[in-house]
Amino acid sequence: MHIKKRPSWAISESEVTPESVYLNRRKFMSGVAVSAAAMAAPGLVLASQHEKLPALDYKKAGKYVPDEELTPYKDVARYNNFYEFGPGKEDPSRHAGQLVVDPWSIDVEGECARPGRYPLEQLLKSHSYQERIYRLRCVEAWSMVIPWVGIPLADVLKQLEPTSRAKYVYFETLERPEQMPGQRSLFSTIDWPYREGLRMDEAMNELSFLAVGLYGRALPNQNGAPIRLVVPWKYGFKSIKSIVRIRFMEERPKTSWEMIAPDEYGFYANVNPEVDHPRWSQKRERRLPSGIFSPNWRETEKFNGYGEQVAQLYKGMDLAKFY
Ligand SMILES: Nc1nc2c(c(=O)[nH]1)N[C@H]1C(S)=C(S)[C@@H](COP(=O)(O)O)O[C@H]1N2
Ligand SMILES: [Mo]
Repeated sequence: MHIKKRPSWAISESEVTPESVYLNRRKFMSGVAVSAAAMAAPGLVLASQHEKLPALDYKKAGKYVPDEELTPYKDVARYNNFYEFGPGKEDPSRHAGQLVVDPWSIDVEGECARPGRYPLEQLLKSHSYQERIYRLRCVEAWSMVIPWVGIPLADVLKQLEPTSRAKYVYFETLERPEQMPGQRSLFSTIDWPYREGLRMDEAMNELSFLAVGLYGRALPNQNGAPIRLVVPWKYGFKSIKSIVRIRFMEERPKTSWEMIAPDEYGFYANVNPEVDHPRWSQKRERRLPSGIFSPNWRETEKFNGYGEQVAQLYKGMDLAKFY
């Protein structure tokens, strides 16, 4: 594992422009005059990308709908963390198009009655899709409101029949350096593949969700196609993208950001304005779209506003210790 003192994702956008983005912008703007159309291009490119993605059939969100504006598609699909495609916020939308997401299969392992390699269609076929409009709160103190399409994680896990020894469930992202330039980088902080996990009762909670789409269509690759986790009461890094492995475990698994900096990123990673990150406050967040002149700050809520559904999972636990 490569260790850097300061994980690159911890540096806020306002502090630095990732060098690659900066250099690309320079190249883009040099020579020719930059027309208004060219400046608008990323938004147009994303809109046409969205139209080309397969439309999904789903039941409209009826529950957990926050009384807040949705983050526009062009921000959801352009401002991303997906280190497999690079550390910059726009690296994923620029590079993830090359990822081949069909066919896709998921290996199911460990403490369950139905292990095996499942083609994605087979894993999903007995479930109907629903919409869930959730807040996503990144540990870097920005947030979005996203209309996901998918199925409750519990429904998929139950069908795999975990045994009584399964206390945790562990997930891995695809490792395919030929199509994931961030995995070829010598400067990566992450020991691939990207790993995440939940306690079994967290995984079975009604809010835990497997998303296959957003804004009514299949997931854009940069958002974790073809299937990713969404755990809305935890910091965004728990919501692992492009999942290829599910393992039921008796012991708590090692997870990527905890492996990199255990004093900064815990296994639980519940959104909590009362427990600051060692290097910055978690009391507030920038709701995207956010600019220098309208940062759109708002107060961060405990459990990201989902305490009613999840607070009982942590009864009697010191959340400053189990961060
Ligand atoms: N495999 C993988 N999953 C990942 C990440 C990543 O770098 N690799 N980044 C995480 C982080 S830090 C966040 S905030 C969310 C961002 O999801 P979004 O880009 O769809 O908004 O994805 C999470 N899932
Ligand atoms: Mo994040």
